[in-house]
Amino acid sequence: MRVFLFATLILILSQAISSGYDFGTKVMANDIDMGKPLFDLPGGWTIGFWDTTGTHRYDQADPVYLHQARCRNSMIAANDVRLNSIGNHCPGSKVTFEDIDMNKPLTPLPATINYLNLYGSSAYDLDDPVYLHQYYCGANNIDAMQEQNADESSHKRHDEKADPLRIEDFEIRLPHGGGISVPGVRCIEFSDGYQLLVSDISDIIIDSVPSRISMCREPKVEVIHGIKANYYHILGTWLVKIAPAKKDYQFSNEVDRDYDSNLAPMTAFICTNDIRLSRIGNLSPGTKVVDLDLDQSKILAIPDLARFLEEARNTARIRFMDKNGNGEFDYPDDVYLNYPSGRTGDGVVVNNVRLTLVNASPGP
Ligand SMILES: [Ca+2]
Ligand SMILES: [Ca+2]
Ligand SMILES: [Ca+2]
Repeated sequence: MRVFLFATLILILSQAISSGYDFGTKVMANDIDMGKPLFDLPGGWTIGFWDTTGTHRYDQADPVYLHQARCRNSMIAANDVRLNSIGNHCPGSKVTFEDIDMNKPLTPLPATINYLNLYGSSAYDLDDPVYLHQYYCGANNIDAMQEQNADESSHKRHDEKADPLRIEDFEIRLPHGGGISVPGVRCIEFSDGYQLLVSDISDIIIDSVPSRISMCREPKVEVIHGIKANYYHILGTWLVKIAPAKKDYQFSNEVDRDYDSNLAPMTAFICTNDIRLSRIGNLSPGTKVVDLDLDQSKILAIPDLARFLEEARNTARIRFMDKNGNGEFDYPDDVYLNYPSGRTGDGVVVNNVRLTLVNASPGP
């Protein structure tokens, strides 16, 4: 009994000493960081991933970072915030000079932060979980729905659906031999096995599988969408066409502008490898959504709480608490999703999400 009491005392003491708030917890009215001032990061933030799998696309094993945009965009920098775990580094930890991921290449991941409306009103409530969502995953859904819509009702957007592809626009390219992995070069594969080298390595490939295009006359054409270009291929041939991406796929914040307003609320589905930024049930903040998870394919609420796009950046709601009071963002400082609120001069309010481990030691 005495041993039990002693162990309990140790536990209570250690909790008191290490008291703080975990990554992905939401601020409650009585929390000690409530009301503390928050600051904008000059230059804002971007989201990127380290392609640890070498696939040139974002996968489950690739760690994701909240990156200071003023730093060189292509490298993970000191004090960038990990949004999921890598090795023994937890979600919400900051990169330091000694860490394995320091100065590693960072690939931009266009993303938004959205909530899943599970509780209360349709507004953002305390129990509604929050996600980092891959922007172009939603855009794909819009596109697919738009295609479907056009199929079902031919009266709408018919001229846009009219096939812009002409066979004379295609050119012959020898298929990539495969087998040899060339650094800095990526290869996309169509369903007939034809492999095409993508010469613009800065393009981000959106589609994991090619989609079939219906042309008025045969032959069968597939397309793989990138952000910068669409890659068309006539199956069973060596014919390809590389066309600049449609405006929908550019870094536009008006993806749904031209679409039915009743389609617009359907535009953001939780996708595989989206990241939970707060807890939902027994699924922890900092975990990625994988197949068969209860939240996969649920519809996220829009508008976004924050956006991380190449242009039209609106990351003002990611703000930091200057714990050491030196007027700049550095290692001791904490990061918040400052929604609600998020205006200059505002502080931490209830329902803000902590994006770093927040130490409960007295701050400013
Ligand atoms: Ca990868
Ligand atoms: Ca709600
Ligand atoms: Ca500071």
